[in-house]
Amino acid sequence: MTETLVVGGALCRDGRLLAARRSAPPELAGRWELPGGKLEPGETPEQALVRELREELGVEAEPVERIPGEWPLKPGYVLQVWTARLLSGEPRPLEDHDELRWLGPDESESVDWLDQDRPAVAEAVRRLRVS
Ligand code: 9L3
Ligand code: MG
Repeated sequence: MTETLVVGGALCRDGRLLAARRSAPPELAGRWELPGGKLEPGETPEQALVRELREELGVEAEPVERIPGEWPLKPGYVLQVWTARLLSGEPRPLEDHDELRWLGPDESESVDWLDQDRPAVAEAVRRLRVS
């Protein structure tokens, strides 16, 4: 069985990381994540991330660097994460989220992240601190 890749974006601006609260499905609603989603056929991970951030947040963004690692999700799905920067637009919760927050390094533990996102969030925050 080949695994379906889910890509997440650690969008950073002015030393803060964007967190998005899921509104669906019911078992994930209320938990916070790095926005993103599944690859569509023929897409590279970077193309999928650009599309997902456009659809979910209404912004144009650019993947910067892959955060090393790969995190299993539900059976058959695996998460990879890229840091990303905004090129244009102000993020809005257009699809699958009901709230967005820009978190500074010391606020990153203030939301209830999905378990699978936590290692990548920790690494993104570490990079914010040194940048
Ligand atoms: N997921 C986990 N962490 C993330 C993302 C973007 C997604 N940062 C999980 C939630 C869903 C699955 O991956 O179970 C597919 O995500 P989506 O297409 O519903 O966003
Ligand atoms: Mg999504």
